[in-house]
Amino acid sequence: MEPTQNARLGPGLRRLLAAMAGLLAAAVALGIAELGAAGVGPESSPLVAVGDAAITLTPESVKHFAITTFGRNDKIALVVGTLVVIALYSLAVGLLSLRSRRVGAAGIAAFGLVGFVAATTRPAGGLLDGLPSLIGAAAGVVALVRLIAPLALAPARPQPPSTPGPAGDGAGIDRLREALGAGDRKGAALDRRRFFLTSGVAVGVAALAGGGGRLLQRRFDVAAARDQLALPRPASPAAALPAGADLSRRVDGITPLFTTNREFYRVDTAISVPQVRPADYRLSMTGMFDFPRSYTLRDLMGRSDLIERDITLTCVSNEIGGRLAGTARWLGVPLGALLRENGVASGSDQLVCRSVDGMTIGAPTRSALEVEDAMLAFGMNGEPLPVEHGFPVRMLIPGLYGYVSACKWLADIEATTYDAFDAYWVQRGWAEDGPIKVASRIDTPAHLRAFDAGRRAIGGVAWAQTRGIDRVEVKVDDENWVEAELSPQVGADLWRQWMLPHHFRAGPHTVTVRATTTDGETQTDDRADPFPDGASGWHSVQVSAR
Ligand SMILES: Nc1nc2c(c(=O)[nH]1)N[C@H]1C(S)=C(S)[C@@H](COP(=O)(O)O)O[C@H]1N2
Ligand SMILES: [Mo]
Repeated sequence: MEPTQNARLGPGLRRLLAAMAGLLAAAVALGIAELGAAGVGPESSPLVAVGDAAITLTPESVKHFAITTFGRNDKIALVVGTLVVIALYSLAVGLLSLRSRRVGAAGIAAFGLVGFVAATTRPAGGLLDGLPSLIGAAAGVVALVRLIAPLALAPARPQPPSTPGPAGDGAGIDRLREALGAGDRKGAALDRRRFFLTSGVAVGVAALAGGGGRLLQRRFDVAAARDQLALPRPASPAAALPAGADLSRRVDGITPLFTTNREFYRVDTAISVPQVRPADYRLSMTGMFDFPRSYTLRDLMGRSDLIERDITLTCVSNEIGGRLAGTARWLGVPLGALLRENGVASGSDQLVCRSVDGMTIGAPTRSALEVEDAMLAFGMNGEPLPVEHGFPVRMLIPGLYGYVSACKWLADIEATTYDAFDAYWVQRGWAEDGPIKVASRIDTPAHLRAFDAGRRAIGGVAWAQTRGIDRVEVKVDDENWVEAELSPQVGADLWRQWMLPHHFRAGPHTVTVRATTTDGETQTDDRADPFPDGASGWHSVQVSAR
C-alpha cells in the first residue's frame, strides 16, 4: 500500500496532535460552559459544580488535610486539581478519537454528563443548572470532530507519476527526498496547516468564551449592593474597651485583639461564594414554630433590639495551636428574642440552619435561646458582612464551634429535633454537639525560630467563649509553670491575649502554654485530634537561643 500523507506525518506526531485535540476540545467545552453560566449563574459552571461535588464526596480526612495544608487556598488547590484531572482525561480522549471519532465524542459527552449531574444535584441546584454543561459538551464534541478530521488517515492517494525518463530515476529521487524528510512535506504541511488553523480557532473560542463568561458572571456579584448598605445603630452597643486593651501594640507577634475582615479565617464548602442581593434576601422560619414568620433584610436591620458584641469564632478543624480563629465586632439581631417571637416549640432540640447554597448546620435550640450573645449578624467590624463571611446574614452562637452554629448566607431556620435530621457535618461523622474546648496558642516566638539569647517576650492568645479565660501559664523546658499577663477581661466571648517576658539562655528550648477558664477548668494535656469534636492538648513550640 502506498504511504498516505498522514501516515507520513509520523505516528508519534499524529498521536501528539490527537492528544492536543482532546485537550483543546475540553477547553472549548469548559469555555462555552462558562459563557452559559453567565446566563444561568456562577454555581452552574461545571468546573464549580464538579468541585462542589468533589468537596461533598471527599472523605473528612482528606478535607481536613486540604484545609490545614492549603489554608485559605484550599479552593484554588481543588480547582487546580480538577483541571489537572480534566487535562489528563481529555488527552486520553484525544488519543482514543484517532481510533474512533465516535468514542472520542462519547468521551467528551461523558465529561459533559459529569458536569450536568454535578450541577443539577447540588442541594440548591435545578435542571437549568445543567444547561451550561450540556452546551459546553456539545461545543466540545464539535471541536473534537473538527480537530481530529485533519489527522484522520486519508484514503491512499495515487502518487503523481514520475517524470518520464530512464526507469527508476523518479523513484530514486522520491526515495532520496523521503529520506531527507522532504517527500511528505507538501501533503503533511497541508493537513498540519488545517489542524493548526482549527486549533487556533479552538483556542480563541475557549479563551474568549471562558474569559468573557467569567467576566459576565460578575453581573451576579453583590459587592456593589453591599457597599451601598448602611448599617443601623445597635440598641445595645459593645462594651467599651479599656485603654491598652490590645497587647499586640506592646508585643510584636501577638495576634491583634480584633481580626480585620480581610484577615479573618474562612472555612466553608462554597467554591463559588453565594451572591445574595440584599433586596432579594428572605429569612424563613419553618418547622416547630407556633407562628413562623419570614423576614427581609430590612425587617432585620430595622429592629429596635439590635445588639453589637465582640465575639471570637473558632473552627473545630483546628489542630493544637491552630490559626482558624478570629475575633470581630458583630452587629445583629438577638437570636433568642427572634426565636421566641416565632413561638419556637419546646419539643425542638435542634435548629437546622440552611444556607442559600444548601449547607445545613445543626445548632442546639437551647443554646440559641439561652446563650446571651447568640445572634443573627449582618455587620462585622463596622461593615456589612463580607460576602465570603455570609452576606447578608449569618448566625453566631458563642461557645460553639462554627460547624454547629455559624451558618453563613442563612436562608432558613427549621426548628426540629436531632432525631429527625443529621446536618451536613454530622452526616460526615463530626459530633452532633460542638461546645468549644478551652484553647491557648503561642504566637511568639514562632516554632523553630532562632533568636539571640536574653530577655524576650513570649505571647499569644487563649479562648474559652461564654466562660472566659481566667489564667494562662507558661512553662519553659522543665521549669515551673509561670503565670502570664493577660489583656483585660472585656467579655467572656472574646479571647484574651497573654504575654510573659522570659530570659532565654543560649541553647534549644521548649515553650508550652496552658489556659484555665473562669469556672476553673485547666486545659488538659491529653492530646486529641480535631475529629470528631475538637482538638485538645497543650500547645508548645521548639525554639533556639544563640
Ligand atoms: N453556609 C455555610 N456556613 C458555614 C460553613 C459552610 O461551609 N457553609 N462552615 C462553617 C464552619 S465549619 C466554620 S468554622 C465557620 C467559619 O466562618 P468564617 O468562614 O466566617 O470564618 O462557618 C460555618 N458556617
Ligand atoms: Mo469549622
